[in-house]
Amino acid sequence: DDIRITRALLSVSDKAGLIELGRFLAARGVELLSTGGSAKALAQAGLAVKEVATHTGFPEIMDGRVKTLHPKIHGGILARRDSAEHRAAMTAHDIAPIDLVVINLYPFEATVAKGAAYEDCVENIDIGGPALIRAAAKNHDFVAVVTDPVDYDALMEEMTAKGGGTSLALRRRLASLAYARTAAYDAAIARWMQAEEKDRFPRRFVLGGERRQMLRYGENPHQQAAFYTTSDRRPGIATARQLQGKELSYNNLNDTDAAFELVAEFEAPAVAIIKHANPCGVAIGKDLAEIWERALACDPVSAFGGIVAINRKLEADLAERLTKLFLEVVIAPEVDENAAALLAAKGNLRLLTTGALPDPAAPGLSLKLLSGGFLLQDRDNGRIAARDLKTVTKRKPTERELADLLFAFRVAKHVKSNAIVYARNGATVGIGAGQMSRVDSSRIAAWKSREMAEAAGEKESRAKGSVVASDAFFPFADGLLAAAEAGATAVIQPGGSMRDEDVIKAADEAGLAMVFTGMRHFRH
Ligand code: 93A
Repeated sequence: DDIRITRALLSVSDKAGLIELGRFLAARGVELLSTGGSAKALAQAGLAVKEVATHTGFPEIMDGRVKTLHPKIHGGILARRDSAEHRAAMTAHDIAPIDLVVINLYPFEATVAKGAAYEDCVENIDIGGPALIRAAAKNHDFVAVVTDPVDYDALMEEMTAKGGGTSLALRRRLASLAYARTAAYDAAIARWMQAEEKDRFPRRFVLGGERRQMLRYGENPHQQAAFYTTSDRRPGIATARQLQGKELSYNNLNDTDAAFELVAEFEAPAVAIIKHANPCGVAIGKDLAEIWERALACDPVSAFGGIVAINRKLEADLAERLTKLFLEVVIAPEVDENAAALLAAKGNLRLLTTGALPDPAAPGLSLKLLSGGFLLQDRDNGRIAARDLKTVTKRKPTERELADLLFAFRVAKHVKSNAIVYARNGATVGIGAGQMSRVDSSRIAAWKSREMAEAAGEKESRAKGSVVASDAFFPFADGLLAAAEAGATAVIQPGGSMRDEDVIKAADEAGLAMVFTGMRHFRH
């Protein structure tokens, strides 16, 4: 099964590692064929290299659009070495075998990412490269194909071990990588064209991803898992740099994403603590260390082992406080030196920086797998501001209530439905998440605010004088009355229930101020 390599075709846009590989091959007597720029680079390094144009007797034409699309190249790759007929065709047409194809494609994805002009993107659609890759991968019984500089080492190692040959096992693995590469490449082209056509839900949806990391396990230890990134460069978990700590787990990644997206909602400095993808404390204010204390106070029991996100540079005063608690992950746009030094004492804590915050209003897609299919939707980039609110009760919210209402509703957007969020003075004081009935979420949030106040030795429930947000309308007055009973003075909810009248009447009778947003934020 081992095939000795006698002739290689090298045609790469990313020239990383090219010279080293070229030297290695040349030292083993492999003839090097190459295209314009790659040939030039190899020749400059002093290597003997034959231009594809010389090999085929046909020049590169049309600005390089046609350079390797020639029967002498494709015949040399596709011929079955064990077929008398194929060998006869090679002899008849003077086709030399090519046993190794090293290609990486025109940087289409990078060209689009840097916002290049339409024509520039089109010119960066590689045609000859994918044709070579697919041909070599198809004939993996005889030909090795390498599509990424990270695989040069594996190739060289095996050639060294096998006296200049490669095994079928390696060739198969490289072939599967090769088809994944051309598929992802075409997916990127299709996604770009669909975006140009403003076709968000195209008849054929494709998505490419690169494995960023194998994970120790999935949501549970009996599930295997890996983390993939797409070409979407939204700042956050996929672009983050890990400065210290243990390897991130599947659940860490999921929770950290939820945490960072939540703090990105706020213009003011904000802290969010996440457990099981739901916030157990969120606060905004002026000073991060002080904000942290209020976020933590919401539910210090649940915060144990939590994920913390902030939307400002992490500095020493907050870092110092973070070291007091067992936390899994801290994520921030930046970390200053002193803060990093303080957290370094917590060796296991994973510290991530992203350099930037994601734009909560940016368009994007969210995808959810179902059995046998998937659901695709716009990401929930809806954001409610004061001007969107409609007061429906006799009493209008006060300035202070209004600020808390907007805060609570933004938090509720990031809580699994049914979501009920109590907030006071820019901090959550009770969160009810993921219940099947809204009134249960209301009760849980109210109960939490009482329990946590009691545990902290406070005389009054924290819901007293708070506001309450609901991610969807109250279908009945009961949930609302539970909130009033707990001490909430103002309510924010989408409105739109058949029984809105009853609910408004109940609010008026309880002396509540209530505003409708006209926008729902289910999250499941
Ligand atoms: O323009 S192409 O689609 N036409 C071709 O025939 C062709 N053959 C190889 N692009 C083609 N390539 C690509 O050229 C390779 O995939 C590689 O990315 C690039 C290397 O060009 P150079 O060696 O001139 O830098």
